[in-house]
Formats: sequence, C-alpha cells, structure tokens
Amino acid sequence: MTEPTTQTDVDAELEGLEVDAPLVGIVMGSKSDMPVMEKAAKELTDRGIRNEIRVMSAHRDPDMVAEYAKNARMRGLRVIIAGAGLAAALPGVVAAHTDLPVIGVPLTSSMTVAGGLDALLSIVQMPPGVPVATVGVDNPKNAAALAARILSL
Ligand code: RP5
Repeated sequence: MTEPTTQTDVDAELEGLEVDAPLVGIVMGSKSDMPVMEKAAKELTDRGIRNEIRVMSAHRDPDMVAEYAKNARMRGLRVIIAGAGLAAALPGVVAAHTDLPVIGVPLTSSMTVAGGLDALLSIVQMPPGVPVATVGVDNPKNAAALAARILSL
C-alpha cells in the first residue's frame, strides 16, 4: 500500500478501514464459554453485522481486559457483548473502562450455583453510573439482537 498524499486519499483510506472494522466486540471469560458465546457471533453475522470474538478473563487477564475496553471506541467498535460465568465480573469491568454500551450475558458453567443465578446477579447488580444491559442466562442470541437494535438508533 502506498502512502496517501492528499486529503481525498486519506478519506478514501479511512473509509476503507471503516468498511472492515468490526462494530460489535464479543468477549468471554474462558474458552469454555465459547460454545455458547459463538451463537452471538453467528446471530450478528447472519444479520450482516461485523463482529469479532475474544477470550479474556476479568480475573485472570485484568490488564488485557482494560486495554481492550479502553481501545474499543477508537477501534470502531460500537457495542460490546461480554459473557461470563460464576463471579462474572467481565461485563462490569469492561463497562468501567469504556463508555460504549455493554451487554452482559450470564453463563452457566461446571461450578454454577442455582442455574446461573450467581453470574446473573454478578452482572446485573452494577453500581449506579456504570450500567450493563443484561440478558437472560445462556442467551447470547438476545445479546446480539439487542446490539443490532442499538446499532440501528
Ligand atoms: C468464568 O469462570 C468463565 O466465564 C467461565 O464461565 C467460568 C469457568 O471458567 P473455566 O474454569 O472453564 O476457565 O470466569
């Protein structure tokens, strides 16, 4: 690729970048969450919405989560879907580091208590001023549908 030399060239370059940039970031706390969370990616892709999917744990990779969330808006993301089980801090920590809308997906896992109520309460009970929109347990498809509605605003 040659260096752009005029404003028109620069605009064309930026437009090209935007075309390829994902609009929705999907993150989850563990590889073990992937079989459920990839349904959000499928739903978005079926709707023609560009997305990316990443594994990062609020507890095991806190620096990675902070960096991802802080850079999200600059990278062109407009909504972040975050799924986690157990003490599901990931959606809240992402919301603490970005002003983009964050949709939390409570997940069941091998050590789940009360059918995912542990993760549900961890995600939905955010302090005032740091909201996470929360969908039902193991329901990433609804998170994708909500992301689509937010993008349509
Ligand atoms: C959470 O702990 C993850 O989101 C996952 O749902 C659960 C179990 O993680 P693994 O032990 O399978 O990595 O942080």
